[in-house]
Amino acid sequence: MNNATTSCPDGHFAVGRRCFFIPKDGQKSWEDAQEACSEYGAFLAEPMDVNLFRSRIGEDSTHYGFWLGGSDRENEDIWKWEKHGTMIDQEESWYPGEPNNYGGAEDCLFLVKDRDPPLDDRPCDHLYYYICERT
Ligand SMILES: [Ca+2]
Ligand SMILES: [Ca+2]
Repeated sequence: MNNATTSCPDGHFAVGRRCFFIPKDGQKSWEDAQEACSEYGAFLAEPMDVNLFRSRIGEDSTHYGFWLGGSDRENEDIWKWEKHGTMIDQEESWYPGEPNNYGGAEDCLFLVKDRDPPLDDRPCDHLYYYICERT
């Protein structure tokens, strides 16, 4: 394959060779979002280049932000992707001052679409829209 970009099924957007989609079934907690993606034969998005990923969501959605598939639930301040393990090279993707573990209760990875850089930690039981990634 010579193209840097994969072609994705309808309703998906591509980042590099990976395909992502935004389910239209409302807002969910982080764990419920993981489960919903899995029911779609996918997983909660784990983009390698979060800043590029943010730019691709673009006009596809007017939502404020989305759950992504990372958390520090196991060890505070150790951020891991649920599927791909330790989050590496994401230091440039956090919004200034984040992750702040606000109130001692923010362990799940959230992307604020209109912030650059976009990552924030949020309480896992809050309800937000989410983005799934095709396996
Ligand atoms: Ca935390
Ligand atoms: Ca935070």
